[in-house]
Amino acid sequence: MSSMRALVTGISGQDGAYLARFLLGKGYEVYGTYRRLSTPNFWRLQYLDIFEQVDLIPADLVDAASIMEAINISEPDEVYHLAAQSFVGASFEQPVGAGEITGLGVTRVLEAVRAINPRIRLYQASTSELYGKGNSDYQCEDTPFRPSSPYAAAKLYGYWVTRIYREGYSIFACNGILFNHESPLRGLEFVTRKISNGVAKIALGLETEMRLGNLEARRDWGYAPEYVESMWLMLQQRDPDDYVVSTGETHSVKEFAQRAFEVVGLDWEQYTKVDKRFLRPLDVEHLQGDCTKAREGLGWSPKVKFGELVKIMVDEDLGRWQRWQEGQRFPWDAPNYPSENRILSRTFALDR
Ligand code: NAP
Ligand code: G4F
Repeated sequence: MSSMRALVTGISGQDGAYLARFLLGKGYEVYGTYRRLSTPNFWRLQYLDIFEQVDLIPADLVDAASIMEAINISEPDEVYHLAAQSFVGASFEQPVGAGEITGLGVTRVLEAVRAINPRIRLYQASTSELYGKGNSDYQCEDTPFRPSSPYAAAKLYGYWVTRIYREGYSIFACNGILFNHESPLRGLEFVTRKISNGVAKIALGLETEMRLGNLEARRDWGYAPEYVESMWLMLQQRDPDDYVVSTGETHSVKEFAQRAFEVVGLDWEQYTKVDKRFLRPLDVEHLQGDCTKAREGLGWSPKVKFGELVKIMVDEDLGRWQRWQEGQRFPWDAPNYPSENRILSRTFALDR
């Protein structure tokens, strides 16, 4: 029997890399789209030691022809549409780009599926950001959406267009409404990895302080390697549907920082400063998911919870910086990333 074929858009991202590893483990032939940047960005695939096992196809979400080409070349049974401009903060700086890439990009992928092979099963990376500001205590599939950023508005469009292609063209298309999921492969702009990397550097004397924005925001943080499994499970069901994927716990950014400093035996308050440059024009204050449907329908449940997640991330960043100081060289993002304090953006400065 020939093996299943999957196309992962955004294979160079956190979820793309973990999903590729998961699908390879299941015996899939894995193809991934990536952007032709002036400097290639494959460190996650190299870090997981799977770079040689996936086939790469250049494609950009603003270019419909390149997406058609990716589907034509890979002839997939399943498409996992993960590519997006995924940093909420950046969507305030580049709101039109958010709509083009994160919103309309979904339609370009769906159109390519419809035109080339409507039997392809498609996963759309929807998000808990759809619920937005001022929502209910727990959020499930029926909770109303109130997007609070250009990113979330674009994702809301992606959510609905996915349902429209499912109902209108009978395409097996699912929305995974995934709550925040983190890992040592998380991008450095996101608060969890910013903290784990910052704490590691402070513990080793490479930095003296950490600057953060809204410490009161609460998130339902899970572990990314577990979350990618739920994507695959959605596409193995008899019928397409939408599912919330979450841990059911919520913690503040402050708690995350506190716990991360505890891992290295330091007091978070001595090193953490609030910097209004990292406050957003609008922020989501509370996310906490109810994943009963995924638990019962997919048999999926989270195992790694908050305390363990923080420790995994801090330990990994600490180990990386220690190895780096000893002269070891390996694929990794942090040494090349400038301090965020060097980035100028009016969006975040409130002195306007
Ligand atoms: P990520 O690490 O930021 O990865 C995003 C991927 O999209 C990267 O491979 C990136 O390529 C690619 N990309 C960006 N713009 C593109 C464009 N114009 N054309 C083609 N590719 C483009 O994000 P992630 O955390 O893995 O998240 C995966 C998906 O799940 C995203 O859609 C995100 O919005 C969604 N999501 C994430 C979470 C979470 O907590 N992680 C929760 C809910 C939903 P480069 O490497 O070239 O930048
Ligand atoms: O880590 P964040 O940037 O993630 P955010 O905005 O929740 O978005 C992530 O999760 C979504 C799922 O809910 C995904 F759809 C999305 O693609 C992305 O993966 O920020 C988390 C919270 C925010 O309230 C932010 O204001 O942390 C707060 N925060 C406080 N200080 C900070 C900082 N966020 C960042 N990035 N940097 C700070 O210094």
